[in-house]
Amino acid sequence: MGKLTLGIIKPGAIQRGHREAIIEQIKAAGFTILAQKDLHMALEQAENFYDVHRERPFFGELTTFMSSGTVVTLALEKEDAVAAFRELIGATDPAEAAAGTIRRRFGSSVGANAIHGSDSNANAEKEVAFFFPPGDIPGNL
Ligand code: FUP
Repeated sequence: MGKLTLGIIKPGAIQRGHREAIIEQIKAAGFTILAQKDLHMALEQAENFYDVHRERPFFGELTTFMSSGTVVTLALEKEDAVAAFRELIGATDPAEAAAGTIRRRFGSSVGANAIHGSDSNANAEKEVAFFFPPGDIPGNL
């Protein structure tokens, strides 16, 4: 089981002032923050990050939104990190996410759903490497 996953607190959640509450919830769930970075992605960087969705109808809206303001990227460590984090953030649509999950608490729509979480160990490795050089992640990569 992989110990690493990537989280991204999305622009809408940052703009609505939920950054600290989200980080607190992640820590309270037992994740260690190995590395953390604020950034404002260029549209092209967001397009590269979401490359697997390039042909989907929501690709333009999603990448415009993700490059619309500051995000916080988080390299997170926990036993079985990918599954544990997906459980903590909840379903993609905040309206369908379980009570108490980050997306239910802080998301406002399917696109502006407060937070991203890697969906597999292979993608977690790729996504952490997308934002963090190997030297930023103690004991990994
Ligand atoms: P998730 O893995 O839960 O983030 O969900 P997906 O991989 O299905 O979706 C990736 C991103 O596209 C999410 F931020 C939500 C967004 N999305 C839309 O904006 N519209 C859709 O119809 C589906 C997904």
